Amino acid sequence: MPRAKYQFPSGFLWGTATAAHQVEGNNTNNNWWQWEQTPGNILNGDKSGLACDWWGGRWEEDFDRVANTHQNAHRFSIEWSRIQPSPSRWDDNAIDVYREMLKGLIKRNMVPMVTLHHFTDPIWFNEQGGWENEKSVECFIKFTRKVVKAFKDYVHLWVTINEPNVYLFGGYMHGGFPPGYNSLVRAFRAGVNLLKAHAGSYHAIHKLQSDALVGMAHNYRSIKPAHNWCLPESFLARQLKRNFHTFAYAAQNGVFSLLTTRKRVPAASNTQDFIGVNYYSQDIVSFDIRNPSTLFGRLHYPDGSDLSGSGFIANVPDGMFEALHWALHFNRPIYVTENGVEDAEDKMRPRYITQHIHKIWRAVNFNWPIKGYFHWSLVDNFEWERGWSQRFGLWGLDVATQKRIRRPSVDLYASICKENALSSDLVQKYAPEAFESIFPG
Ligand code: IFM
Repeated sequence: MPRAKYQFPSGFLWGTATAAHQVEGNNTNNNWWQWEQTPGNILNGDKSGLACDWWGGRWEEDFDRVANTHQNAHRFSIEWSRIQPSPSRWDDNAIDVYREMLKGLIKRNMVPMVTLHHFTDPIWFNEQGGWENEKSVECFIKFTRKVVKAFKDYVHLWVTINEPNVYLFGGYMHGGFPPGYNSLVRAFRAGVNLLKAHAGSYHAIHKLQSDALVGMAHNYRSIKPAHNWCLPESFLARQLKRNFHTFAYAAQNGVFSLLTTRKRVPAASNTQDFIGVNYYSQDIVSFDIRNPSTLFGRLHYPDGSDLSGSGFIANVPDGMFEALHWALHFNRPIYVTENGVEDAEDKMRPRYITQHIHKIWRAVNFNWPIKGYFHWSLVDNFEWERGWSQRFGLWGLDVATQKRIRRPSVDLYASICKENALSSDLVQKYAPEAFESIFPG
């Protein structure tokens, strides 16, 4: 058995990522809480409820967990509806809680990465027309200013908007997210405003904090044609990729484009100091005459895929390498802002982690500027329209008792973070079935 160690550069950030609504609990003032109250919106009628009870103070014990397992960074989000519960009111108590959390990370020698928008909007904001209303842009910039003024002494890495593509698709085109629309016209309008809000937020942060690093977290899907020789499939794969990743291009060239519609947003040009990549899986597109509404394309996972429990994620580590290669073209530092798998049994997670980190290491070895990795997630949390049915945590969560359950992947990831490396011994111990793919020979 070959013995080796794939070493990462010193200063590499190793952490986990979370989002306010998914972990805090009792986020009663945002649109997701409202959405959860309507039967049929969330699988099994689940509700976020207490979530992981961070707002009740359990962030402290979870921050201890990450610090004690050698992570040196944490990505979390600030809930807009807490900081600004109504258009004319800022909540100083909420600001104090987030300040304590940030101090809590710094005290534990962890680098914070803070997301300003992670899928949720205040209810009052939606009542004003949400992202379709042009005023949304100024509202978000105001919120940004408030947050940055309050926390700039503690935070250097900012993510303006998490997965704007998923948010737009879910909320305005597919309808599975609030506000539940299925309209290209609405999606385009909201998309332009999201981009303007990102741009405004980017400039506002830099005005208040000149050395801040600001980016977005892009959900990257690797989309391949089922048959390379099939021109319609190749064309579709290219189109889907271009459209799905539209925000990343727009934040570089200042043009928002969706299908055949375009809008110039000059303020958005060059508004990413780093590229955040959220990579989970790969799709294959097949030509299918029965699907005219999706331009005769059908998305599915590669044949014979290594699938997660509910079939939500196919383990395709090559897609991570592809995602990083895509990110490289923006000529900026890169952070893997999310990557992980739902796996309550922790059977697949160890190989998923090791195989994906191996691909990141390969990219690092080409000298690509990859600065950190944030695993999704620290502890099982509320998975949006899939409720509690999917478990992404290194730690499991008993939702009823709030008890955390240490999965084997905790120790695997802790060793990687501690050694700043992926070693053959570790892979042999935790994911022997992945050994040959990582250490061939
Ligand atoms: O839980 C989500 C997260 O909020 C955004 N990216 C994907 C994760 C897993 O579904």
